[in-house]
Amino acid sequence: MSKNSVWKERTRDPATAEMLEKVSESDMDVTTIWDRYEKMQPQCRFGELGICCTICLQGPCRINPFGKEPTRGICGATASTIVSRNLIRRIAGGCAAHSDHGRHLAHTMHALIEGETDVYTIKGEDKLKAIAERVAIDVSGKDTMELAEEVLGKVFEDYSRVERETLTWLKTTLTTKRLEIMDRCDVLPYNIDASITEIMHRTHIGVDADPVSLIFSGIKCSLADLAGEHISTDLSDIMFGAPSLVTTQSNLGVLKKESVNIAMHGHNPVLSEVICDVAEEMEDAAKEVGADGINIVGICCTGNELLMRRGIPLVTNFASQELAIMTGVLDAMVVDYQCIMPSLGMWTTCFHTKLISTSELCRLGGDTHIEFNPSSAKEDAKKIVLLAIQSFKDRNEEIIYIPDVKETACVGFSTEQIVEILSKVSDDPIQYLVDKIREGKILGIGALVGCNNVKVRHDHNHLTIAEELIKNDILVVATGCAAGAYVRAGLMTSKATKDLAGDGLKEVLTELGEKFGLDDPLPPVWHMGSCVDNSRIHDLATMLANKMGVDIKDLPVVASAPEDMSEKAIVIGTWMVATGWPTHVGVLPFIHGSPLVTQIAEHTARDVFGGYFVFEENPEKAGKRLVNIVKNRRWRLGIDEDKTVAYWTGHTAEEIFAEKPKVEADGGERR
Ligand code: MSK
Repeated sequence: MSKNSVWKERTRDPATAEMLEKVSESDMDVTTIWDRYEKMQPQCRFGELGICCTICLQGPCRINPFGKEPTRGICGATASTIVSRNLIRRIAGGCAAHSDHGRHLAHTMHALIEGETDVYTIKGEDKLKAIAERVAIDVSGKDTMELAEEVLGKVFEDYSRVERETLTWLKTTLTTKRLEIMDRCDVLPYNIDASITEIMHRTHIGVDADPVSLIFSGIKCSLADLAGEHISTDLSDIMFGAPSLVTTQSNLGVLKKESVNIAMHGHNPVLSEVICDVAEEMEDAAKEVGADGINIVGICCTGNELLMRRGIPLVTNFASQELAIMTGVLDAMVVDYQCIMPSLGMWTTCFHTKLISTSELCRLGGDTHIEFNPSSAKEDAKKIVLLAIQSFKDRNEEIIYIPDVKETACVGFSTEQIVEILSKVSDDPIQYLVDKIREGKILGIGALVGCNNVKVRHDHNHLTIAEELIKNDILVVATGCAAGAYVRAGLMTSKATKDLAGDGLKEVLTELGEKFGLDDPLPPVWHMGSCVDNSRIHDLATMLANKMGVDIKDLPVVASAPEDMSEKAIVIGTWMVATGWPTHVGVLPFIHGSPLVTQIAEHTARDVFGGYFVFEENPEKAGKRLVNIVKNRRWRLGIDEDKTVAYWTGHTAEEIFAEKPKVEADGGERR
């Protein structure tokens, strides 16, 4: 394999580059996401700017971005109205995906409580009790099922409430100061589904034309999304247990030539958890067809769920999903929903892989559909594993190719696990983290989240920004396909801490690792889960803010979706801004056709919520900018002011702020 392969321009992942080169040499007429992207060039500039409207059938209407005619759509909509409508419809799409995921978990838990399935149990009893207490349920004298039923009642209330009361999953997870700001701005949703419906209504032809009012309803919907994500995380942890540290390996090299390989792809853990259990019971059936056993691997966020709870290896993230099939050893790709490329169906005609869809929401040409139901979960799982075993016999030995690339990763940083780790060094775990931030050993926290986007070199933005942050003593927490990049690139290892972390961060991670009994530092990037588990990052920041007596907008934290792609990434970015995070995106959303909307995203949001968007396509520049934002926020908090001011101005803080009144370090904001 050539060392300077052109394929490395497409990806920073060596396994993906090797596989792309192999595929390019094959006689089969296969294309990947990268080929299709090239064929799509040039892409529509009106679309990129967000100024094309197809909402009514009088269109498509396109606004001239240079101020010439046409300046309005046929109905009279301006560029800002069109951009805002398009944007918040995407927000609604993201919210629908996350919150429907939460609803499916709720239905599964309902089946468990009603005794309609004996496959699931409550593995996270402590978590159930903690959630019950958080949502103000009296837990005394109640058994597990009673508590589960009451918690579930509160969940369904958030999807169906009629009274204009704030969602329970916001009221109980936001800081008091944040709730006040949200209330003032009238963006607190009362019903998750109603928030989505409201956006579809507002954006219909002839309803809301005011860009500001449209954007605020998008913010309201993004907060409904945060609640939906939080519900998803909470119910998953109740049924399957909160993740704890586990070490495993990841990347294409985890596929095994001698085993029946099954990839679990999508987002919802309800079926994949059962498949893992069933596969253990079906090892003998696999041996009967000549395999040495069953090897389950994960892709995207179903993969992240299994990785975090069971140490199941992650084989690829979003952009490289097709390549798993092209190894020729993937016997079944089992998909639930979200981020499943439609192209997968095409490859079932070229490769032996069985593509098994399991949700009526997500059917693909070329799939074999086995509808998953909680009441028949075990039987469904058995059918699926059996299909994979049969498919093993159909392999074409001549095309098999598995890149010998895999990395070790230590994962499983749920908030519960983080608190437990910190409790080994302090009776007041979060205070320990606060102290390390105040001392400057840890400058701050960087949340790196979101997808791959073929417009940028695969995984490159993720890795470049993470490396810059950890070099500057910023602890990175990650979810989704960003986490998938770090898992596969070796950034979730003790070695990464030793090789890449700044001295302060290294010192803290070494102390924590040793006290937790690992004999080695913790990794510098903490895997906190799937897309919906951004709720865990929100909880961690909220705990820090509450401990410091400030709001998230005051914390030295930054967020980034370095390779943002999906509507879910857009909605996550929106609630992160609304909850006070400076939030970078590495691929521009389709809003720059409206200077007003861009101004709101970059500046007005900052005045209102304290969070704001940072648009920067160059990952090196983005990394540096995020470090500077953390330093600036440290100064505003009253820590590190000498260092920060000297950095920016060449003068000491004393020289410049001789007249400035002193504010307590854990007090208010200096602006
Ligand atoms: S899977 S939404 S590409 S993170 Fe959650 Fe990855 Fe983005 Fe899908």
